[in-house]
Amino acid sequence: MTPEEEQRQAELAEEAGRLFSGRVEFLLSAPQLKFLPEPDYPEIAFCGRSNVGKSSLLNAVTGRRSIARASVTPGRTQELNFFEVGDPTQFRLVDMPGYGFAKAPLKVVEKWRGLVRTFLRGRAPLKRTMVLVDSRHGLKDSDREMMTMLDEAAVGYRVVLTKADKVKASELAAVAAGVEAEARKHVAAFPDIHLTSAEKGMGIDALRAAILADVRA
Ligand SMILES: Nc1nc2c(ncn2[C@@H]2O[C@H](COP(=O)(O)OP(=O)(O)OP(=O)(O)O)[C@@H](O)[C@H]2O)c(=O)[nH]1
Ligand SMILES: [Mg+2]
Repeated sequence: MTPEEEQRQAELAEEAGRLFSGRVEFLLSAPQLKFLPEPDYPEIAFCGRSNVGKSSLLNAVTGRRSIARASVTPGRTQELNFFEVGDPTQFRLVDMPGYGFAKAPLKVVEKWRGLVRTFLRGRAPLKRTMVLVDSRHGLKDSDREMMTMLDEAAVGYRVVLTKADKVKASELAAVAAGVEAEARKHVAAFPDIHLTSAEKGMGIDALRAAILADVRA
C-alpha cells in the first residue's frame, strides 16, 4: 500500500468504528421475498453454510452481543434479517439462513435456498456479499456452488474465514492459503480473504472498514 492508501485505510477504519458503535437497529425479518424492505439503502449480506458463524460475526461487527440470533443448532437463522446502521441510516446488513447441512426438513431447506439465491441474484441495492467459510473446514462444494452462482450473477463478494480461534496458527495459514488460491480463480471474488474470530475479536476492525468501503464502492 502507498502511504496515501494507508492513510485512507486508517480513516476508513476509524469512521467504521464510530459508525458501528452508534446506531445499529434490527429492522425486520423477511421469511419470503414479498416481505423484503424497500430497496432504499445499500446492503451487505452475510451468507455461508449452516453454523459457519454468520450471526455471530454480525454481532461482532456491530459490537452487540446478540442483535442477530446465534445458536449451536444449525439452521437457527431462518429468514433474511435486516439491520440498519447509522443515524440517519447509511446502510443495512443482512443475516441470511445457512446453506448446506441444516437440522431442518429438506423442504424447508429448499425454501431457504430459493430465498437466499433469489435475493443475492436480484437485489438491486446489494453492494457486496460476505461468503463465510469455517477455518476448520476450508471450502466445501456448497461454498464453491455459491461462489460460482455469485460469479455468474456478477455479485462481488469477499471470502471471510470464521472461527479462526478454533485452529492452530500453522493450520490457519495453510487453510487461508488454499482458500485464497481458489478465490483468485473466481471472477467476482476479492483476491484477498479475511481471517476472523467473532469470539476473540480477530479481524473485526478490518472487516468493518471493508464493509464501509464496499458500501461506498
Ligand atoms: N470458537 C468460536 N465459535 C464461534 C465463532 N463464531 C461462531 N461460533 C459458534 O458457532 C456456532 C454457530 O454460530 P452462528 O453464528 O449461530 O452460526 P450461523 O452461521 O448464523 O448459523 P445458522 O443461522 O444456523 O446458519 C455457535 O455455537 C457460535 O457460538 C468464533 O469466532 N469462534
Ligand atoms: Mg444464523
